[in-house]
This record gives sequence, C-alpha cells and structure tokens, in this order.
Amino acid sequence: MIKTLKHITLIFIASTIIASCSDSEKEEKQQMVVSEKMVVFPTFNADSAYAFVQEQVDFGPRIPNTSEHEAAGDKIIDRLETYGAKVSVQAFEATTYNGVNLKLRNIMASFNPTAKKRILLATHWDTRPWASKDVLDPTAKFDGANDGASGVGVLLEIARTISANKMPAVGVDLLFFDGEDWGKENGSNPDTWCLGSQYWAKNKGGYTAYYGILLDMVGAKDAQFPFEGYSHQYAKKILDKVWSAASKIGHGRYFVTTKPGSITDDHYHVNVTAKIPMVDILHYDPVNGYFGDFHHTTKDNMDVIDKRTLKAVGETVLYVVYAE
Ligand code: AHN
Ligand code: ZN
Repeated sequence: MIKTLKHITLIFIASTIIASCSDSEKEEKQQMVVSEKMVVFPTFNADSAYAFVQEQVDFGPRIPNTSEHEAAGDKIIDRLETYGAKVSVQAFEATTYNGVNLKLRNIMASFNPTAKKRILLATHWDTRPWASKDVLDPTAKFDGANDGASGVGVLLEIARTISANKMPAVGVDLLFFDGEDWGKENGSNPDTWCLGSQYWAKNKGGYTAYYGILLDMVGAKDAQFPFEGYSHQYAKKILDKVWSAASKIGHGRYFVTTKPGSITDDHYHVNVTAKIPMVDILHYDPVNGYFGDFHHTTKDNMDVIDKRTLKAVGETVLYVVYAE
C-alpha cells in the first residue's frame, strides 16, 4: 500500500517589478506562494517485521562463533537476495577484549546500486554472549529480541517493502554489522564494543553515503528514542529530518527530544572514522536505567516486542527515504 503526505512549504518570492512607464521609478511587490511536495511512500507491514524478528530469535542467540550465529547470518543474506538487493559480505576476524578470536561478517545489501545519492540504514545482528546485567544469572544466554533482532526485522521488512514497490529516487544500502555486543560493560575503553562497525569504517573502500540511520533496540513497547549525544554532535540536521518526519506521520510519541548524553554505538565509528553523518534510533529509558530493564538480561525476549513500535520506526525510515 502506498501513502501520500502533503509536505507544505511556504516560499517567499520577492519579485521586483519595474514600472514600464518610467525608467527611474521602481515598484517592489512581495508575493507568497504555497508549493506542495507530495511524499509518496509505502506503508510498513509490522506483522511481517515481527515475523522477521521472531525468525532471528528462533535461530537461538546469535553469538559469534556459534552455528546459530552462522545460520541466522545466512538467513539474512538469503532474504536480501530474495528481495533483489545486491548483497556483499565482508568477512573478517577480530579479537575481543577478553582475548577471543571471532569470525565475523558485516552484510551489505544495495538497492538502486547505480544511484549516486545514497542513504545508509544500519543495525547490528549479533547477540551479546551473556546476560551480563541479569541479577539471577549474569552468565545466562538470552534471546536478544530487542537487542539485535528488532533492527534486523525492521531492515528486512524495509528490503521486502522496497522490492514490492517503486524504487526510491535515492540508492538505499542496508548494512548489518556483526560483533557489536561483545563489549566490556562499565569498561573504560569504548572500542571493546562495535567490532563490526570499527572494521567496516576502516575498510569500506570508496563507499560513501549522503547520511545514515542506525537502528538499535527499536521494538520495545512504548519505546522512546531520544536525541542521543553523538547523533546531535555529528548529524544534527539528520536528527531534525528524521524526528520531524516521525512527528509529521504521527509517531512523535516515540521520537522524543530528551538528551541522554553520548552513547557508544555503531554510529560513532560511522561518524568519526567513515565520516558519514549517522543518527542512532536507540532505545533509552530514563526511568529504568539507560536501555530499559530488559537490556542485557534474560528478559530481552519476544515479550518485550510491540508491533506498534516496529511500525513507528519502519514507517518513519521509509518516509525519510522516499522523501529524498
Ligand atoms: C554501551 O553499553 C556503552 N554501548 C553499547 C550499546 C549497545 C549495546 N547497544 C546494544 N547493545
Ligand atoms: Zn547489547
């Protein structure tokens, strides 16, 4: 289904009219013109996105160096190819802060690959190896329904939606980072996190994009996505663009303007190393502690996921892409 939204812009045209009867006299007149830009964008199917989140969760925790991780990554690639994207896989190795060598894959899928102006949409697809904030068992594995699978679900649904509708005017690249979540909780070195985006930002060849949007924990009921600090520092215009798009199409209650400070996430490396301005649509809960009480606990399962939140995020991102 296609939605159309009138984007009304007021343009003030100062026109100088030179009176024909006299070459010395000038009469100035100001005109106001209303121009309407129609943004035609496809609706976002939250049932389908939810099914993709479930599909990832059903593989089991996507912990690097496990068969569950490998199978879940293969499924992402398979779906992206099914939806007609040009897929490329960046395989690499990285060593974690606690000395484990990981075999990782960043997965990139391109739509409209010859378009010069490109928008980069990213998420991470791995799961943290332990529920380190779980009070009962901080060594337990967990589903990572919100932390990992939700972003994958929304991006796969965006891929499916693009393939089923008219191509946006811009190129769209979907980037699934691996190895985001093996970091040291409360550690002083932010580089223990985001191994996939660190590698990609240093080894992206000539790739660039107009701007980027990162999705991280985008499925929880009543989620709030604030003005995260690095997004504000490096990509303020994009924050304004995305957050105002959300309010325009009725999702303003999710996209709030609180400022929680700067949070290390994949967008940090995309901004600082790759020099592509990228904002983070990131779950932040000022009441329950930074990322919500499910975060890095065994509570992060499908019970956390609400289709309305997936829809708010997916539809906002689609609107932004189709408005370019
Ligand atoms: C910090 O915990 C400082 N950054 C990690 C961001 C994150 C973890 N997103 C998902 N899991
Ligand atoms: Zn995490």
